Amino acid sequence: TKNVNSWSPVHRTLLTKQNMVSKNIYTAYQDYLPTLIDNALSHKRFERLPEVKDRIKRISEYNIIGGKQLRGLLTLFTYETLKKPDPISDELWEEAFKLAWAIEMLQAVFIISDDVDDDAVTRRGKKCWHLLPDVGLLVINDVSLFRSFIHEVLRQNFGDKPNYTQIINLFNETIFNTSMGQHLDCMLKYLKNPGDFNDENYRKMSIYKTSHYTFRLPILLAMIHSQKGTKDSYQYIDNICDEIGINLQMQNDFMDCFVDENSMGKTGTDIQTGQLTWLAVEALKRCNSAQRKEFDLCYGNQDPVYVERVRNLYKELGLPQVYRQLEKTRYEKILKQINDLPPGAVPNPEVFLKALDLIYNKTQ
Ligand code: DMA
Ligand code: MG
Ligand code: MG
Ligand code: MG
Repeated sequence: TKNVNSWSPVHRTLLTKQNMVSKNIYTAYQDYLPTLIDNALSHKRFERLPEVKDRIKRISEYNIIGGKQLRGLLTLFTYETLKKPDPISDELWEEAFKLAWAIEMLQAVFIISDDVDDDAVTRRGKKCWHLLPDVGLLVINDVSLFRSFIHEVLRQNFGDKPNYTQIINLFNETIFNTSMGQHLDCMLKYLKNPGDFNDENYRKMSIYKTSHYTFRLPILLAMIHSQKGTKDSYQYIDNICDEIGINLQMQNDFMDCFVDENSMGKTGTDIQTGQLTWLAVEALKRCNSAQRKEFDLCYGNQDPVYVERVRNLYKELGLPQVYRQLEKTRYEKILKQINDLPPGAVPNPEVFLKALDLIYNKTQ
């Protein structure tokens, strides 16, 4: 009954390239998603709700697959690293797959609502979910429905396990943090208060909206599942994940402006919507008064002519070069932070190195 092909042809090549897990594990993990969703939907509670089942299935098929799967794969990679040198049984791998897919489901929830917030049009080469003819404002309930479905999947699969409370608490905490980050993001848009465009707000927003669910959640979930590491490690993990997340958000901002939409699978929206981005913060530090006038005139405008003018201003200010340099400096600084961890501070420092490398130098 599991037709893997209906899930997307593109995604298979992406992950093995990243070399996160062995090919066998990768394939088993990919094939497991339809099974996980179908099993959850075959629960008695959906028996009289075929419409709801159809909707959840469609949300899954449309919104989970087609991305880099960075978060799910990082969960598996961390899990395997933590378990070494112990062998991992099929059952334990299967549980890891469930957790990894639950994170990818959460990513689906966040991008569906993020695309509403950001007035986006395309995502992963397709129309955004809220723009489909039978979605529109129903997106609000779809987000609520699918978010609850993640909890249903976790309850069905981990409800009787001793680590269930820990898993749920971590998911809830992460969802709350990310939503707070998304709120900051929406409140800090340009012209509400131009003084908001500074390093401190950028850091805070990026940590909440990106670092927590992208790096902290996968790593901590893998720790919980492998029963390795203690709460003493959390502070170290938080600090490093925060910084790696900022790198990812900087890169995401850079690409929104400077990488063509075909290779991105999405159209840039940051300049159009007046987003607080790394580029905008750096530009404001460097503008002379004429350039500042140009920025004020053009930023936050949908007109492609104005968007291009902001892009030209960024180039004129040398931001692409500044980005390359800062990306390198920050990479080296975080590398040092990882290497300077006290022995035994975290059970798996190599995981941070992997995460750091995964997102390094990906924009050219
Ligand atoms: C990313 O912000 C944060 C979340 C929680 C999705 P973004 O709007 O810059 O992401 P993207 O560039 O993928 O739309
Ligand atoms: Mg967005
Ligand atoms: Mg956004
Ligand atoms: Mg972005």
